[in-house]
Amino acid sequence: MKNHERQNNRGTMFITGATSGFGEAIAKQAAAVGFQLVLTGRRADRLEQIRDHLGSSVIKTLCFDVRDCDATHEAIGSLTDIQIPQVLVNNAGLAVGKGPVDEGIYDDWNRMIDTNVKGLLHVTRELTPRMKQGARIINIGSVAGRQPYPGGAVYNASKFAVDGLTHAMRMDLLPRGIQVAQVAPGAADTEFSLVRFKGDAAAAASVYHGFEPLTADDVADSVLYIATRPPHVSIQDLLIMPAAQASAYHFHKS
Ligand code: NDP
Ligand code: 8X3
Repeated sequence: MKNHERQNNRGTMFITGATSGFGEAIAKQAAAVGFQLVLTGRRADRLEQIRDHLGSSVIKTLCFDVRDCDATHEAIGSLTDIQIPQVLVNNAGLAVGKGPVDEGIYDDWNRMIDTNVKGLLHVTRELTPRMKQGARIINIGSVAGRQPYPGGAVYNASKFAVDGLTHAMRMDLLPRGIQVAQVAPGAADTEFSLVRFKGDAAAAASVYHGFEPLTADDVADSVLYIATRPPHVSIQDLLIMPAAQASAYHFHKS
């Protein structure tokens, strides 16, 4: 991010999945422009590393699994009023496995739906009653939530759900003056593919062969753009793709 001036008091940004990839990059860019941060994820060691790196910008870390509604309730219930966000970034999510639906693995399906859909709902349900007029929610969707692709059925369905929820949340929260946006990225080189392919580094790397994928910073830049618009401006939807990607399944590879 180059053009945003640092301000001393941008309020609090609450980021789910801040331990790697987009969430970590969003945290770093948000700290650089003056947000105070509440950072969440399951890996406590990563949260501590990021807190050490960002110093006093991090006002709270919360280590919990968004799939667990009781743990989410307890973690968010521990926040003081100042820690309730001006900007909530619903970013935590994952794909697990890739293959046809008639060979699907129930545990993979449950992990995706429980994290990407129910996890987003748990966090939103716990935070929104305490969020104030002028706050923003930014949901991380995906091009996979715009167009399905072979082998992606349940991940696709979970991200189509994020798209639908974004629209519905925007209408529900309109009377309270809370804006709801979606950032939907195409292929980005994070830990996403390593998680999807269950630690198979060669399979993960092959996803990005022959073209230049987005970086986590590219996506964070879009999130920060939305988060720093003037109060009367609501960016509702932002689809961001690598130059070599035309749709969920059209790539130009060398
Ligand atoms: P990463 O794997 O690098 O990051 C995923 C983050 O989600 C981690 O911080 C992880 O933290 C957190 N997370 C996963 N499951 C849970 C859970 N059950 N509870 C709490 N936190 C959880 O991937 P990305 O940064 O790429 O992914 C971020 C989001 O972007 C996801 O929603 C993904 O679907 C989406 N996306 C990714 C694209 C890509 O190509 N990379 C493109 C489009 C969208 P921890 O393991 O510590 O819990
Ligand atoms: C992640 C992008 O195309 O691998 O949401 O599904 S893709």
